[in-house]
Amino acid sequence: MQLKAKIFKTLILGAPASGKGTISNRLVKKYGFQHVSSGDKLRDHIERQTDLGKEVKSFLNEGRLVPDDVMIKFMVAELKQVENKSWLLDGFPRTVAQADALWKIKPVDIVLNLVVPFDVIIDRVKNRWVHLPSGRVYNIGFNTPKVMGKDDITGENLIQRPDDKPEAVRKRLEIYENMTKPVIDFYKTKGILQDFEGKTSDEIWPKITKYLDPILEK
Ligand code: G5P
Ligand code: MG
Repeated sequence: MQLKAKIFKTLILGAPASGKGTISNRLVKKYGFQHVSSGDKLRDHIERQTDLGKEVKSFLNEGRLVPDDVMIKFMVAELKQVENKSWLLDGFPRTVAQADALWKIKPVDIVLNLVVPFDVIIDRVKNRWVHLPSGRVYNIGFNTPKVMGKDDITGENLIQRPDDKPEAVRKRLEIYENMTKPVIDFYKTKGILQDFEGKTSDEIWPKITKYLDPILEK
C-alpha cells in the first residue's frame, strides 16, 4: 500500500528494544513511510566520526540521553529532508521538551506506542546484532542472520551495540521510565496515541495493521 492522498506524520514510541526498529521496517514495507530513526542516524555519525558523532558518542555508549538542544536542532534538520513525504519517526521525541518542540513545527497525526514487558526486553538485547550502515537488526533465535556475524544483504560485519551491555541497558530503562513515559501522556492528552501490547513483534504487528489500515486507506 502506498500513501498518496495525505502526508501522514507518524511516531513510534516504546522502551529500549521494544521492537521499534523491527516494526518500523514492516511499516515501511507495507505503507511506504520514510523511516527516520534518531538512534540509527546518531550511530551513523559516530561511525563516520563527524563533529556531531564525536559530541554524542559517550552519551550513546553509556545509555544516556543526548541533550535536548542538540537533539532538537539535529532532528528538525533531518525532518526537513523528508518534508513532502509521509514519515515514521522512531526514537524522537524522548522528552517532553522534544515533544513540545516537534509539535510546534509539525503536529503529528498518529502515535503508535509499543508496550512490551521489561523482562522480555532484557532477554532480547543480549542477542541483538546490528548492521550499522543500514540499521538492519537481527536477534539470535528470532531473526537469526543467515551467516553468523554477517549482514544478510551485504555480507558486511554485524556488531553488538555498546549500549546493549547490561549496565547501559539498566540506565536506558531507568531513563525511559523517568523521561520518556511523560511523552506518552503528552500525546494521550492530544487523543492521538494508541497502545499496542505484546511479548513479541509478531503478536503486536497484526494489531497495528488492523488499527492503521482504515486510517491510511481513507
Ligand atoms: P535508539 O537507537 O533509539 P532505543 O534504546 O530506543 O535506541 P532500540 O534499542 O533501538 O531502542 P528498538 O528499535 O525499540 O530498540 O528495538 P529493535 O531493535 O527493533 O528490537 C530489539 C531487538 O529485539 C532486536 O535484536 C530485534 O531483532 C529483537 N526483536 C524484535 N522483536 C522481537 C521478538 O518478537 N522476539 C525476539 N526474540 N526478538 C525480537 O537510541 C539509542 C541512543 O541514542 C540516543 C540515546 O543515547 C539513546 O540511548 N538518542 C537520543 N537521545 C536523546 N534524545 C533522543 N530523541 C534520542 N534518540 C536517540
Ligand atoms: Mg531502534
